[in-house]
Amino acid sequence: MKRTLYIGDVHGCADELSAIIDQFGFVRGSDTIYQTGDIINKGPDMMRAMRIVEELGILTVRGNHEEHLIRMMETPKSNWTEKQKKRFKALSLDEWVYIRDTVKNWPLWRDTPHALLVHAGLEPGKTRLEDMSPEVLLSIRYWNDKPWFEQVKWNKRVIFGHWAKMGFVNIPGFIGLDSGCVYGKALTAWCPEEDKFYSVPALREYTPVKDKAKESEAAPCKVLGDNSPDSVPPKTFDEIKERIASGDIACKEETPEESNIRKASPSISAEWAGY
Ligand SMILES: [Mn+2]
Repeated sequence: MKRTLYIGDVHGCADELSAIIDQFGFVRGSDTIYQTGDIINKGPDMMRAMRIVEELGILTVRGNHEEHLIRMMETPKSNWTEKQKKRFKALSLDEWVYIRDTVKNWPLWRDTPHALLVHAGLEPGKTRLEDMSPEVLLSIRYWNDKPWFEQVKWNKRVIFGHWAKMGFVNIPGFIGLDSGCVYGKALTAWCPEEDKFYSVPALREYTPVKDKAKESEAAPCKVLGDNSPDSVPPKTFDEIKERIASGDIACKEETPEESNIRKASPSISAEWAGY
C-alpha cells in the first residue's frame, strides 16, 4: 500500500526527522512525505535537515522562517536590520546558497490528496487562498483573540504547523502538527491511510521557548515604516503589539487590507514589521 506522511515543524532537528521517517518505515518510490515548513533556524543542524528533505523528495511548504531569509536575500545588504545581520552571520555558505536556489521555490500551500497543507493557517473570512495575505498564511495564530481554526470552514482537512505553544491539535477538519520538537518536546507526524500519529521525543531542549518580551528589549526601535521614530522605543512584545494596534507603528502607506490584519491580529504585523 502506498502511504503518506505529514510531518510537523523541524527547525533543524535532523536526528528527530530521520527517526520519525524510520519509525514510519518510509518506502522510497512508493510513499510520499509532506512537511509543514520551518525546516530551518533555531535547531542544531538545518543543513542536514534540508539534505534529508532533498534526498527523500519531501514535499514541503514555506514557513515564516524560510520567508524571512528569502526576503532578506532580496534586500540590499546595506538596508539590513541588526536582526538580519545576525541571521546572516549564523548561516553557512551552503545554507545560504541552498535557500537562495531551492527553498525560494517552496510554495505557500499545497493542495494534497488528503488535506490542504499550509505553514500557519488560513485567513478567516476569505474563501480563496490566492486572496489571503502571505503574512497571514505564514504566521497566523489568533485572529480577533480566538484561534484562527475556530473561524475557518474549509472543504477539506487543513494540516498546519507553526503554533508550538498551542502544540498538537486534532479536531474535526484540522490537524496541527507543531508539537515543539526544537523546544525539547516532540516531533509529530500523521499518516492518513493508517489514520495513525507518529511521535519522536526531542533528544534535548535545543532552544528555550522564546521570550519575546526579553528579545524585543534589544530590538531596534525604528522599524520599517515607524510612524513616530522619535518616540520612546517599545520595551516589550506586548507593547509593540499595542502600538501596532494603535497605529503608532505601522507600515507607511498601509493598505486597507494591511490595516484589517493589524486590527485582527497585531502579532502578525509585529512579526513582519521586523520584530
Ligand atoms: Mn513558524
